[in-house]
Amino acid sequence: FRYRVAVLGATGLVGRTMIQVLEERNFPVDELVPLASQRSASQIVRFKGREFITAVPSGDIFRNVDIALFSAGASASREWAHVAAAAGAIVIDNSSAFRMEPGIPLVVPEVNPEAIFKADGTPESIIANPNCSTIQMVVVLKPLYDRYGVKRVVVSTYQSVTGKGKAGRDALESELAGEVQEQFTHFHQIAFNAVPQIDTFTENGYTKEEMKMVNETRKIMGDEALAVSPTTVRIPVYGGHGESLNIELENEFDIDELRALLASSPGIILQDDPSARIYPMPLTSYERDEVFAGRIRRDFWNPKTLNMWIVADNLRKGAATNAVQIAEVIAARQEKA
Ligand code: 11C
Repeated sequence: FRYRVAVLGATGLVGRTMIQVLEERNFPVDELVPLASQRSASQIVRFKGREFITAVPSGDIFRNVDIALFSAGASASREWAHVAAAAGAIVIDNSSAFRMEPGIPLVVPEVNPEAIFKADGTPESIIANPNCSTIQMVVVLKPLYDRYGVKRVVVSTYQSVTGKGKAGRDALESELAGEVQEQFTHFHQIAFNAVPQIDTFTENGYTKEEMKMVNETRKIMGDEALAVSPTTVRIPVYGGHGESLNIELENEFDIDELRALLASSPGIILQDDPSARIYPMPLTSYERDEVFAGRIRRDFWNPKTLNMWIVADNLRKGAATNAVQIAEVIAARQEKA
């Protein structure tokens, strides 16, 4: 099988990364259809040594598409996802538009790949890709959940400026160059700073980013009782989001066994040798597809609780790679059928 693959938002940071990941992972692309808003139409994107010109989406275009990866924001997804699905494409949507909608699966392939498929074994027509900070957390929670049970996670994030796309990266660069800003992309100056606000605040005092970690985690893990207590913070780095996790398990654990379990679980690379200063960092996770875990230690005060530090490239596992992996699961199932 080969697939005609559309990428909506093809000129954005995530869209470009999707195209790069499709190429690197050698996804069986028959034809690439890069799409963008009017503002970014007629731009060049490169795939496998060839140049493609972005077009604006239309119902007709999606008639010739098998898989459509969307990363052009929630309003573009609301406008085009159902059009593309009605035209016969399988939409893998990286926006927040449909994540919490009942009946639309929210998928991290290491955690709940089966949710992609209907009872008859065919893929759902719209599949949502979770928020970056949620994805990397559930990849490490899953093996712990299955082996020991997980009751509660207290998470503090250290998020890369690229979570806000090119605008987020450019804001840091121009602030570092001393350019005066009219308006701050990260609410405040981000250079030499840390801003404990990602997205806007909801009525309960938590930000939308924090509520995504609470609600998406429960949906992906299929456990409404799984308690997540988040604080999300923007810091002036590229390369990946870091997360400090304090994880309360249901059962007792042996720390070496837990390390070995994480090291052998899909999508995780253990970097945990503090005496050699080995632990995950945004710089070393940059352009990697896995979630890196380290600084694993038992909580002082509760023997069934552990602390851990994780990092993943938010544009890759946090967005583009996860979406391409969903497409890979679909392709693998069709190959088998
Ligand atoms: C950030 N997590 O770092 C956000 C970006 O719901 O897909 C991704 C927002 C989303 O700013």
